[in-house]
Amino acid sequence: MNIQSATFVTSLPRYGDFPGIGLPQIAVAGKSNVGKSSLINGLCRQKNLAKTSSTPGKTRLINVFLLNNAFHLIDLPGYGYAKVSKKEKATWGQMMGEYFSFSQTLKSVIQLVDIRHLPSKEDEEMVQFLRANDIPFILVATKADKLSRAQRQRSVNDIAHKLIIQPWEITSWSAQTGEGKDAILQQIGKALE
Ligand SMILES: Nc1nc2c(ncn2[C@@H]2O[C@H](COP(=O)(O)OP(=O)(O)O)[C@@H](O)[C@H]2O)c(=O)[nH]1
Ligand SMILES: [Mg+2]
Repeated sequence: MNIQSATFVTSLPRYGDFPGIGLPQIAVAGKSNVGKSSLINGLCRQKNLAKTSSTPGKTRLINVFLLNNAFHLIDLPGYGYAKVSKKEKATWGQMMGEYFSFSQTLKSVIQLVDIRHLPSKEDEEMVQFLRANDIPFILVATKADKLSRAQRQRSVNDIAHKLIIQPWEITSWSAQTGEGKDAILQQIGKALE
């Protein structure tokens, strides 16, 4: 599939407040700083559609984008940032819980992990949650440009093993080079069929 148009719709502290429920949705999940906003910008070919930040833990809201006037792309708040208080963690859990229980048109979650690191306990929990709830997911390993080709393959194998999926189910992606973009768009298209 191709992205012809992409616009920002809204930022929500609570998903239950979203009035645009109805269109199919694709959500983007992953820890803070893994590259969620950069992926959205890359797929939409816009520099600042989703705000990126080198300071982890910035996106505390659910950001909604409208793509091709046909589906919503949902930038979920990141997890796993060490300096977050217990209260903030609880708020994150509430937001996510509410999102997944209300989002009846969710077609797939693009789950991001950093290609340089083994998935964290929270990454594993996210994947387990998606599996347990029969939510289809697209596994993307971000920041592929930071590793050599040989290192990438090794890393992808290790990540796959940890998440109990097959290495070929992981798409390597780089926001810098655009590598992996077509493969991700193809999977989004399939999820929306
Ligand atoms: N080298 C490289 N840096 C990336 C990539 N994706 C994101 N980043 C950087 O990682 C930081 C966090 O990215 P962001 O998209 O804001 O992450 P988010 O918190 O998951 O939304 C920013 O400094 C980005 O420029 C990538 O594919 N390659
Ligand atoms: Mg972000």
